[in-house]
Amino acid sequence: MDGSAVSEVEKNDCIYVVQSKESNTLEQDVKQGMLTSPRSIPPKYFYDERGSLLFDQICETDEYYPTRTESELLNEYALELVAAARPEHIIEFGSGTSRKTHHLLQACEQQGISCEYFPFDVCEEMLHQVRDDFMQHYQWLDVKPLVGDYTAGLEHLHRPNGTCMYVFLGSSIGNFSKQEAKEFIAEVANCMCSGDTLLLGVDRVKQEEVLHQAYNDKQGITGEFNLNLLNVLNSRLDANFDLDKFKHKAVYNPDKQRVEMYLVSQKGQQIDLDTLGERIELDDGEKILTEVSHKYSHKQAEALLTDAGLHILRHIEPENAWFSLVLASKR
Ligand code: AVJ
Repeated sequence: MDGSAVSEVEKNDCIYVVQSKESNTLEQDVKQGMLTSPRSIPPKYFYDERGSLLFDQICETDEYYPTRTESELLNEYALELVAAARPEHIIEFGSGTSRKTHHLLQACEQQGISCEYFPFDVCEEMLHQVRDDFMQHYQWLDVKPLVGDYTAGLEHLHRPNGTCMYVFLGSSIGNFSKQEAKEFIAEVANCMCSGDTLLLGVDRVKQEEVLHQAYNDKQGITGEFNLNLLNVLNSRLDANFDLDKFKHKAVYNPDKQRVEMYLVSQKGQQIDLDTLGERIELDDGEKILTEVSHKYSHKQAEALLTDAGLHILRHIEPENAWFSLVLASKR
């Protein structure tokens, strides 16, 4: 593929990041993962409007510690992180509502560091809102939304002139397999110039009970989030999943150091996918794997970055060591 020809497209003050890797459509993912057993579907399809709202609600539950913990770490250490990174540009993968980024921008403000912010997300509407909010809130700040899928290759990612701080928060890295995670960090490292930094949020291996509760909250919001995937398939593929005939299940798999989320069929049943002209036949108790969320040790979290040739500048964790924020630089 020729990188120089269409490296970016600009419209509505947004930069559209052209994908440089093949990525599956929903139809392809369903054909590959759902028509035969063991069944699975990638977690990116959770996030329709209701799914995004439910995820926000998960983040507010008592049991789901990652968001709160990471936010507290950022609140406490943002000045130190920004002082070490001295960014002229902050580029954030999967920025979503950008709620946690305020800590970094406030720290920039306090240190008189003026920078540009490039939130990178698939959801353009969200990006417009973030841009308007942030430019109003920080008069000195220029926001340049990057519209695209960060898992579809970074070859065409906009490269501003000056020191860049790449940011990947929330332990979204956990959705990748451990091998894919290494490959993704290597891709990011490949975008970086000498002196650039990467700030990575990583969820840690911990007592099984804590993990179990985080993915099985009492209010059942994680269950609703998981089941909502079937609504997404119903509306996008004209399917007839009956949500009452599935149950949410999340378990920690210690061998693979990951939480696995499933939808379990509560009876033998058939589902028609009219758009695809296909039918799924599920056994009683059959599971569909909907998400994996990998956990890392202190050492593994650093290895993610050092294996890509990056140099650890700071590794911040709370007293209970439930979460890591790691800042690494390119030499
Ligand atoms: C957004 C992928 C970091 O794995 O913890 C939360 C998603 N799924 N509860 C995670 C999620 C169920 C979350 N990530």
